[in-house]
Amino acid sequence: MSAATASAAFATEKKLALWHSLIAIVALFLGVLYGLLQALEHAGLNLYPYLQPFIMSYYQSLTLHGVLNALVWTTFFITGFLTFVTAKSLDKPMVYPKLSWTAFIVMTLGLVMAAIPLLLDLASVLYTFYPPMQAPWYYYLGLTLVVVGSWISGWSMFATFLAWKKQNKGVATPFLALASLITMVLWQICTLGIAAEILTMILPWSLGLIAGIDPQLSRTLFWFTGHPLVYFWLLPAYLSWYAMMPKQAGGKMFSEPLARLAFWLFLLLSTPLGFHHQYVDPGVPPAWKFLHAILTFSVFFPSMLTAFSVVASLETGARARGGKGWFGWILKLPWDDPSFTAQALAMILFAFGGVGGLINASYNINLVIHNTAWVPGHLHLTVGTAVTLTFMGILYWLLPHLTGKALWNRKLAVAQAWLWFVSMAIFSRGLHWIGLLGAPRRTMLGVAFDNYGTSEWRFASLMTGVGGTFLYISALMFFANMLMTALSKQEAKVEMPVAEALHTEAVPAWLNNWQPWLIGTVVLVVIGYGPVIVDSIINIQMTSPGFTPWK
Ligand code: HAS
Ligand code: CU
Repeated sequence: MSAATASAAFATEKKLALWHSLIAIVALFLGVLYGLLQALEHAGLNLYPYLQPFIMSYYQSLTLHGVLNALVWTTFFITGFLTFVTAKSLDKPMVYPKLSWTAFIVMTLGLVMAAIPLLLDLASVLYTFYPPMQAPWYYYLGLTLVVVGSWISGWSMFATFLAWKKQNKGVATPFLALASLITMVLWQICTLGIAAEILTMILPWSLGLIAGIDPQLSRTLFWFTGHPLVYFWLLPAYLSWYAMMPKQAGGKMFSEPLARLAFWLFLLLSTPLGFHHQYVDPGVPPAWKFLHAILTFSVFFPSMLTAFSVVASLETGARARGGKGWFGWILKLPWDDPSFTAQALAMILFAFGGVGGLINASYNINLVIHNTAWVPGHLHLTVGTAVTLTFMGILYWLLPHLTGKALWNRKLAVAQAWLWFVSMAIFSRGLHWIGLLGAPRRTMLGVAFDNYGTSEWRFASLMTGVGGTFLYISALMFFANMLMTALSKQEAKVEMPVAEALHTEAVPAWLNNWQPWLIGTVVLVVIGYGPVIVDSIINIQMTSPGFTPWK
């Protein structure tokens, strides 16, 4: 296909990416408002009594925050972005564009269906919706539709890939397409857990067709999905760090085979890890908890590959721009480019989030931090920064690329990224600290001060409040830039950044062949989960009625 026809043909993918991004940004916009309320509460300023009947409780607010920011913002952005990247990277439009649009409509309908009970305070079950807390059936059906819609989007991408493969026999899949497809396959495999949980247990139970549920088995199925979910969020950011940012920095991909290996390893290792969220659950045998602990440490490895390789790629760029010295080159990175800056700062905080992850993963040390405020400290460095600040950085080039309009205010965008970075460092430092002091997560800390609070608690919690308030201001700066760019009349031609490889060696066949990796993935999942799930089914206790403790 000639370049001109290809770019005209990508009109559908551009529209898809734009619509997905729009919903994602609106979800983020609403979600961070609830986040602000929680941060203020942690600082001792409890606004919830004044917000009724719009927000009935801390738990409603926390659920809306988690669902909108962790689930909706990410899933919508990722689905649109990966569809677009796959088409561009294969230089082939979606072969079934109507399938992608159907997917989008299913996801959006699901979102509306889940939003209604959330806003009515009927589904304040937090974003993990652990039974026996119970929401109305249509809440779960809505969530299911969001997931099914994202599956359909994936099928449309796979169909396009297969059509491309037929026309390109023996050609290695371009890295960006491969990375997008691996992410989508990982998602399809890992969401089988949540699908089984909702379809076989939660839906019939919330519809009243069965009287009770087994909370332990539902948690296990939830975390079967819940852990790899974090790599579904992370890998689109990695794809940008590996293959887009080096171009923005004026450099090249340090090693393309290594980048491919990292993505295959994530596919292989992401799923059989969920028990690291259940170290204290009584129904899981210790041997399996230990196995998942070991596997969690092994998935640390592809992230270390990423850290070294991405930094090396950026260094090639900085040295090409005249950078010198062991660390002096860092100054020559394009810090005036908001897209680059946001992502580079996201990486730096992710290093801390990753180290925290190792602490969480350590079977015995996990007991110190489990269910404390440390955990939201960790998740804001990872999904709240590595992922969210990177997606913001991507949107700083993607929105101009999709709309043909110049980014409204580049300086504001650079300032926004720095403000997010500094505020998040303060915010999450506060949460980690107070968590170590024993403060529980998912709890109104302002109330706890009167009962257990020490001055140390108050100070750490105040950091969270102050950091969270500035994070909110940073988010507003981001939204203003998105909105004003969309409304702007100033045209600009911004291309998708795609970095070349530093060495153009042929891709080894084993890094381009799905079969061994898929077989390995299934085998590991069967070993990591099979016996425990079979045992839980044999000993199933469908006895617990539903509860609505937030009422
Ligand atoms: Fe996690 C809990 C373990 C990564 C998200 N995690 C959570 C929860 C969330 C979450 C949402 O083992 C809470 C769930 C809930 O509500 O209960 N996590 C890990 C480990 C990793 C990890 C070992 N988590 C993530 C990522 C997330 C995420 C990624 C979202 C996107 N996590 C846990 C455990 C728990 C947990 C337990 C349960 C805790 C409990 O008890 O409840 C690892 O994958 C991390 C590896 C990452 C690295 C960092 C690599 C650094 C890079 C950047 C380098 C660049 C630099 C600077 C240094 C090793 C790639 C660049 C320089 C320039 C000049 C630009
Ligand atoms: Cu996990």
